[in-house]
Amino acid sequence: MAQNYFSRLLEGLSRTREAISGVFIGRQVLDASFLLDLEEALILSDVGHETTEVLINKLKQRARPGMNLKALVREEIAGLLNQQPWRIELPPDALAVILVVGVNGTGKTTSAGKMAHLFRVEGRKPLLAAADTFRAAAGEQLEIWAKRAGVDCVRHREGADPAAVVFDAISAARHRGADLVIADTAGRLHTKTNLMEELRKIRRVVEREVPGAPNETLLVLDATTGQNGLAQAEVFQQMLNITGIVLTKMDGTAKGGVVLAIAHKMGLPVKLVGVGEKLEDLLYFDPHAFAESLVQ
Ligand SMILES: Nc1nc2c(ncn2[C@@H]2O[C@H](COP(=O)(O)OP(=O)(O)O)[C@@H](O)[C@H]2O)c(=O)[nH]1
Ligand SMILES: [Mg+2]
Repeated sequence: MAQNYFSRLLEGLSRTREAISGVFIGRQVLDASFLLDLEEALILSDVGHETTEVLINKLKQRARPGMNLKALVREEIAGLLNQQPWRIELPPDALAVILVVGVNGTGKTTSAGKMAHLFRVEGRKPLLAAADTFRAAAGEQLEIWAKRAGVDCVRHREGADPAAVVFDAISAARHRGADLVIADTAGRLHTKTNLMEELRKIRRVVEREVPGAPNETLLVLDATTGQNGLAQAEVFQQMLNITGIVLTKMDGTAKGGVVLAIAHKMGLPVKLVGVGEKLEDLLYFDPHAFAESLVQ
């Protein structure tokens, strides 16, 4: 794991880490008092009661004299997170499509822009699709990100059909030799059309136009809302076959433990984490690096 990646993850998770790592200070034995303190810290960082209980029970079972406490806790945290496919795997030589969905203000547009940068640095040729046509400002905001990331952006007028935007973005990608369409979508709508219906329509267009796509349907959740994000995840997961989570605003919260609840309770892998407002502030998720960052 690159040092730069790890130090940025460490920094991004600093508030959650402070909440959890404090428990280990001066502790060598996994006794009842340690477990009680750890339990409290996990709950406070929004790991959630159920998932906390599972973790604590596993630790109790595995406790042996002379064990390295930090290593044990890291292992169990990574073990919980490892059970889902947390890697984003896109076909290397074909057009891929990523749909970015979620409620308003969670960080969809920002994350779509950062993703364009992340994948471009890796050698792909992304194109952004402004399928949030609810407000003109949303398209403008995405265009600004596209400029920053050095990628093209396809945008229609305010109120246009988002599925048509995505259709056009796919043809534009084919014409311009782009190999990844990242579609930003709305968190609410002008019309009475159900948001989920709208998103499913976009999905159908993608399925029809690009074999095997969408390759990822990523739900953006705001980490600062902690456990509330789980309710949002449930709604989107039921309607849309979510393949992973982008957890944003990890830099401003001690509630980063919600990653564990999302993975364990929802069976959804976190795939990317937002750790700031700049172009480079989106990092791949890695269970081992995450566990190590939390327990220092
Ligand atoms: N600190 C921080 N702010 C973020 C992050 N991601 C998004 N934001 C901010 O969250 C706000 C809402 O983001 P936006 O992308 O417009 O959300 P959308 O409504 O879901 O498209 C903006 O002010 C972003 O700068 C992050 O990872 N860290
Ligand atoms: Mg937006």
